[in-house]
Amino acid sequence: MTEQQKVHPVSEEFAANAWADKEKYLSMYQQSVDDPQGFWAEQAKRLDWSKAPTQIKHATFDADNVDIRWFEDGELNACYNCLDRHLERRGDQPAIIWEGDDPSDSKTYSFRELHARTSQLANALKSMGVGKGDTVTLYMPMVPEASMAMLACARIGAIHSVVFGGFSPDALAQRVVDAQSKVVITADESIRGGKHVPLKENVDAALTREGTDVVDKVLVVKRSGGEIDWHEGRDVWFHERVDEQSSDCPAEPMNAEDPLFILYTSGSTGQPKGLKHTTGGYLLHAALTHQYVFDYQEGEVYWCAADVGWITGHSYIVYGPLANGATTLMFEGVPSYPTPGRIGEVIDKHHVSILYTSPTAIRALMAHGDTVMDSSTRNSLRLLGSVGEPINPEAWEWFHRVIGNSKCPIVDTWWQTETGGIMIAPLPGAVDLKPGSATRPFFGVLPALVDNEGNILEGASNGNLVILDSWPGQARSIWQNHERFVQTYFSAYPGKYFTGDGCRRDEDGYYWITGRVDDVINVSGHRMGTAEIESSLVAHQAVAEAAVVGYPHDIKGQGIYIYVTLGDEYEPSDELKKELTQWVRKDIGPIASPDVIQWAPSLPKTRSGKIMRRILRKIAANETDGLGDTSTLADPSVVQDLIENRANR
Ligand code: 6R9
Repeated sequence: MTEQQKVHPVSEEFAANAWADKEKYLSMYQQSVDDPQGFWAEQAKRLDWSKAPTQIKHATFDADNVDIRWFEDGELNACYNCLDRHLERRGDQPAIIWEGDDPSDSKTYSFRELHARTSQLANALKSMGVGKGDTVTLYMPMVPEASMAMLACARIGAIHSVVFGGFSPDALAQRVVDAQSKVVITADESIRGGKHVPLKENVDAALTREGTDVVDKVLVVKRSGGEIDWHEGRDVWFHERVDEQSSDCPAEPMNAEDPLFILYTSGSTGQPKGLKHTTGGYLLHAALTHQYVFDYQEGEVYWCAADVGWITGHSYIVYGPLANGATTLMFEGVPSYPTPGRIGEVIDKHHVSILYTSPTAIRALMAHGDTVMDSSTRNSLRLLGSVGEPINPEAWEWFHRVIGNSKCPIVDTWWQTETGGIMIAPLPGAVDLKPGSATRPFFGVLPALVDNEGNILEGASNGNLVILDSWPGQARSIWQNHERFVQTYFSAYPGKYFTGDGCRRDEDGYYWITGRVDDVINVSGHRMGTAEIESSLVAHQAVAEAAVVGYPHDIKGQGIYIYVTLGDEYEPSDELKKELTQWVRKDIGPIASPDVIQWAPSLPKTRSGKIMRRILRKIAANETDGLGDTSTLADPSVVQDLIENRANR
């Protein structure tokens, strides 16, 4: 039997205590599809509404009128749902367990403490002129203040835009300007794997860029105590301003369709897109999936090892778990620091029941061999989860056997920044697992496969993954650019949401995501548009032309492979490679570091001048035998040169 055919059946013991067994999953799924209005009206009751919704779903994917609304006459506050409503029953229960980069550093906030501190911060934001509908940009380390800042915004109806701390000043500036944020919240430095990253210095640099004068105040958390420049009148210490506030701050009642946050993500073309998520539907989807997919049981410690700068951190470190009154662990560091066994040690230290991480992290641990987990027992673990990219069956089995002691189901969860929450994943008490498959759709999700002409494929098939109807957590638009939203997601296959992913469905109806079919690459679970990296490169004076593709990488899933054509007066050299690498890191951020640069005297193009990326991808992957049809190339000899000089051997 090949790894791909292995099945891990649901254990009866697990199913007996789970939120959903086979029967329940099937009946709830069927109801969600047959009667979405009734199903979601019922589910919405898990949230506390200041005005209960009577209008449930209103959505059309029609390309000339994409319009998505859920619970549109309902009113609620996301922060209230994550904190206030738990105070009576769970006031003293840990809400956030924070584990610092240094293993001797950890801290716990009960729901009561988190509520008080978040309310103070909300008042501090008000004192800086932030009100309902304003945007606030967060550029923060993985510290509890990051979650508080998100929740404090939600409390007063402000819209947060979290920018991952690994982005460069330019990338940050671009996002601040697009969102028009008056306030930026940051820290002096972040600390990861013992290294300090100068966040405040990056903010200072970002705020010298054009258009950033909209920023009025910068609120600075003291994390490392490292030295920073101070801009009198603009910069405000977090502890000074927040400490002096009252911890009484009423939660602003918001319409279900008021924006909760913007989150930027990369697409195949142009600038990053600010996906707009709204309050009611998003929170419901995050909470419901958190309960059912992770089978979260009262009192358990749950750990999502993502960064709050990504959608996974939004939905599954902050909103989903806290809305459910769960204890959510937040980890500042990196899995391999100070030793490769750290993940297991954190699990033992805090008695973690559920671990949600990425294939990249798993493969990096796996490279150390089975003994890497010898410093821990991980006996508290009950369930494992994976997200961000396809997980290869070998990594799945290793995760199951070594980290999970062969006793924990693994939920492989497929979803996107755009979907707000998990879309395809097994409910662990209900669905037999096949390593490498995200398995079956969540309640209310209608996946389908289409061919390139848009015809729906039936049965076992391979095609482009689309979703046929709306679900509550769906992004409503791209910030200030609805036209681009429609163009990006609803024009390729009119009437359907196009995910950008390729997918296979097997004879049992299981979904196997095969990866992006557009010009987006997924490096260590981080999404990047090849166009963004290309435009950064061509801005360098030596570069005449550049093409960027992904190639298979053992640990990262995909690596970044760059073909560069130099201007006439420049010569290839190792120094220049280093310089271009630094250039991209500085321009976009370390996550966009090129793995391989190949000098290309010219690039393969069609007669109409289009770069043939298909060919470049094959060369980068070392698959030069099956290059396919090259007859449309303007100059086929270009390809031979690239093959002979390929840099990835
Ligand atoms: C949540 C998140 C989305 C893209 C998505 C797909 C890939 C995510 C996956 C997966 C296979 C999984 N992806 N989860 N591919 N199996 N379980 O990662 O959001 O950063 O927007 O990335 O990631 O290609 O389209 P985001």
